[in-house]
Amino acid sequence: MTHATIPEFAILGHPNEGKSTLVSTLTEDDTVRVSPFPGETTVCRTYTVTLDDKPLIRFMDTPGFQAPRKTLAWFQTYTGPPEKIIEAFLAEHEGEKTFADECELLGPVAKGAGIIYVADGSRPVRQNDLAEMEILRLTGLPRMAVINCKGVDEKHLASWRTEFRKTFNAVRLFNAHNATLKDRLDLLAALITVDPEWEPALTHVVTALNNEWGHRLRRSVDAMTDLFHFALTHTVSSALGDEGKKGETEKKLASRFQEALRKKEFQTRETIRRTFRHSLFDVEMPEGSVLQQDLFDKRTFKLLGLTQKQLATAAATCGGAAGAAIDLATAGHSLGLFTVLGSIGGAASAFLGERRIAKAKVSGIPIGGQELTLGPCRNLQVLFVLLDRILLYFRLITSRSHGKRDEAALTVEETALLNDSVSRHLTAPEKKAFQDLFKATGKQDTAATEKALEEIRTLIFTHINSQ
Ligand SMILES: Nc1nc2c(ncn2[C@@H]2O[C@H](COP(=O)(O)OP(=O)(O)OP(=O)(O)O)[C@@H](O)[C@H]2O)c(=O)[nH]1
Ligand SMILES: [Mg+2]
Repeated sequence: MTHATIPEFAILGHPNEGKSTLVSTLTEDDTVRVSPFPGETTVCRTYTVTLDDKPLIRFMDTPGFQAPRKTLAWFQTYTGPPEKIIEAFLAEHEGEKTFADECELLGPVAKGAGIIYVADGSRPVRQNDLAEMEILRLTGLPRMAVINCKGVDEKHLASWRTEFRKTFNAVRLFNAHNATLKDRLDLLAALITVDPEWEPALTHVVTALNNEWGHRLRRSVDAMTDLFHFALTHTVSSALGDEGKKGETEKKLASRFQEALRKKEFQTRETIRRTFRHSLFDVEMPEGSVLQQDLFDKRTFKLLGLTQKQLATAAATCGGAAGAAIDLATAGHSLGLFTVLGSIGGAASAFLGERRIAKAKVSGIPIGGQELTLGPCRNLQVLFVLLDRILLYFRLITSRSHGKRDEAALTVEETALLNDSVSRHLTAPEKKAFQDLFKATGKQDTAATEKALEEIRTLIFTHINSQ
């Protein structure tokens, strides 16, 4: 590593051990090519972590060793100055087919990059691995070994550790598929122990990434609260030409309202996805996922939000809107909240609340006729369903490392997360913040609305920050 510049590390190892996966996870770059077939990476590529357009740290993805034993044989017979060993190897073998991959992968190391060696700890240690470790020892450069277990078998871990301790300055277990931010920061911090000279630069990187994570959480919380506010304040209007067509117009307005809320929810997800630098995520979302499910699907409302009992209690304190919410809580259960949606006139009433639709405003008299306005939404459960869905999406995004590209794992994660509905576990004061928002928006009380939003921001931040 050139100490005057930013830290640089080359990720080395045997083919198919997860080098590119590790690079992708560490740099949060899902354009890094990962493949189940060995030999995917054939040339070195540098990936830079940037913050505010400034480079912070670089990782070089490299092809795997192809001829480790022949390379080791050369290294063992080398008699020149020890610090020139890589240069000498490259000078002698550049352009030779047998050593093409070794020349390519040692290139960044020759230029001063620190070494991170990756091996799959769920398989046994082989002779080729020992040869690769010995080559790296003979370079005399500071190096860390990362055990990235692709499988669940742990019986080989002890022998990997033993071998690594002989030839590496530090050994870390790191799962490139499941690594959290904390795991990533711990790995970077551990690199300091490999070479204390890296300390100032790496400490700066760890601090900067930590701060950046806080910014991301805040950006996400703002987007979420904006969604809740929208859900409770948005209205849709349409000119009502003919009184007789009121039912039809209401139905159209209800569907326009739903569309607007779906769009807003989608935009909120996009903000979160971009904030956490995921570009491939949605492509892989599995069929049948509650996140793929329409927001207004019956199943969504069954899986998420408060229980019927909790909803009845929560709605009871919500003043004028309580009746509507309780009607929905009890009747909604037997009739099916969204069966009603299908029927003319019932559409708006089921979703927006009976009371509100009874008063569906005939407001103003614009040129050309009356105007019918629908909304805002007075269904408390919508708020909790939105909360659960967006937090579920948030957890999926933030618990998913960039190097992981397979769908099966995502489904499993999501099922596990779904057993843990957030709104059903809110404490009474936490629930109250949402009820306050509901009441304040109902009264169009701006100050009370802002106060409730601020409380919600704080509680969501605390929640996601402790995950
Ligand atoms: N289950 C699991 N699979 C992993 C993990 N890391 C990598 N893989 C899988 O292992 C395969 C190889 O991963 P790559 O990152 O492409 O491996 P590589 O070392 O860059 O391979 P080459 O470029 O061929 O040298 C891919 O199918 C990855 O999804 C892990 O931590 N867990
Ligand atoms: Mg690769």
